[in-house]
Amino acid sequence: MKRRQFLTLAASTAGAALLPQCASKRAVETLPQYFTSTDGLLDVTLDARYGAVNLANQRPFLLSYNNQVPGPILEAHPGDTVRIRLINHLTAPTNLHYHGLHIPPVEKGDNPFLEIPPGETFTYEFTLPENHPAGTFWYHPHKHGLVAEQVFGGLSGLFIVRSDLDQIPEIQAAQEAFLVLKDFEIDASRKIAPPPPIFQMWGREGQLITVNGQVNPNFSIPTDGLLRLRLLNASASRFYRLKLDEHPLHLIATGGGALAEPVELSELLLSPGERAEILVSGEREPGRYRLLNLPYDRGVTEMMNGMIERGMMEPRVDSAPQTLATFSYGDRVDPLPLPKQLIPVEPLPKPTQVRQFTLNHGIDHQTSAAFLINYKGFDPQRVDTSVPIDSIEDWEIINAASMNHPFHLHVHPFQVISRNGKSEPYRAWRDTVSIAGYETVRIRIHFKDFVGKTVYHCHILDHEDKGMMGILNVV
Ligand SMILES: [Cu+2]
Repeated sequence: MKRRQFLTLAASTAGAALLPQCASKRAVETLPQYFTSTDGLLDVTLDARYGAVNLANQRPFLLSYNNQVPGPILEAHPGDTVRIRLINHLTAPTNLHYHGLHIPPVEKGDNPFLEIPPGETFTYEFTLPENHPAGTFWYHPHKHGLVAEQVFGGLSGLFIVRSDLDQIPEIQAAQEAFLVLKDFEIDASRKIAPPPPIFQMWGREGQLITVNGQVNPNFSIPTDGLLRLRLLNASASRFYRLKLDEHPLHLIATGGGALAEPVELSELLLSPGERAEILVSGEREPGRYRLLNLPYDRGVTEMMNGMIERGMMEPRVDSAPQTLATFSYGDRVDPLPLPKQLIPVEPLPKPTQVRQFTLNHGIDHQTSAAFLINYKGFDPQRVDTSVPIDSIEDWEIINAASMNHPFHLHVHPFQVISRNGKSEPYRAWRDTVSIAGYETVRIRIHFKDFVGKTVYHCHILDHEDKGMMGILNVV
């Protein structure tokens, strides 16, 4: 869909479930392009380039797709063919990772080993399986060594798959909003400030925190109705601990798709790369309610405070709650209850193999890496883990250090079985899970449909670039 068509449609079908909705005029003006598939084909061009774009009422110089930060929202359905022409107008090689999609990891699919040189164009083409789950996925560059720089520079966008979850009557009737959470660090010359070396170890964070490229945008909750939030943490390293004033968060989907039934949360932790879908019930007094980012220690706070005290670092804004967005009540609608049932999440059978992956930092002299999995840094020539197709395995992810590491596996979704031996309170499909300092998380994976090489890694992108990644080969 072209931008103008979208704006016209958005104006004429305000509140329609299938279109992004925005409360303020400013928000509508700055919405990214929205491309949906037609007749089973999503056909899109993404132009990766460096230049001035609109962000937070400034015109900083960022990396963008189609001059927009965040990038265009892409939408497709199970069974659709997806064709994406990526034009590389950057000065460095790049590529695309389709984070969370269950598609072939080879050739023109979700291939992290591709390298598209500057000035060249590559056309991705793949088909979403007929049984692909509905969900909130995303795309971003995955060229090893450059991932943190390119994502932190602005490159990323949502990839929505609509299916059965979207046909549940209460969800179909809900208003929908997209919230891409992303931090930036912009210097006086309006350029991305290079992160201090210590932030490349911790994972780079910026102090300008945006939602859809805006500071504290407005969203509207339909009075008596439901607002569906699709949240993406598109930050390179920043975690978000989210809370909405006086409103519980009804979790309906995690990164891998729907839950069996809504789960009520008072707050939600979203690590880099993770997504969540939330229903907000418009049952409070009309007023203004803040979506807050509460302080969260991902294992670097003590080190950071120590450096600030010793005058080695400027004080940062992160230590107090920050307002990410403001929600106010809109038009009254017919009372809409929460859905009781969503999409079943079947338990996986017992595994035939258990493997252990230890996350740590140190030095791997072979690869000169500083961030390691099983004491090795990433080597593009080495297969770390071979798995037979159709097998079910438990992977124990052991964090042997004090910093959180969000563990991400491409292509093959998993269920979290336990944390430090304690069962998870509800079953969910995920592709990224945060492993806190010294924690062990057991995940269960059914490797099916696609053979080939892909990767697993830490989604603090500086850690991935510095070696915390391994190669999986499904054979
Ligand atoms: Cu990490």
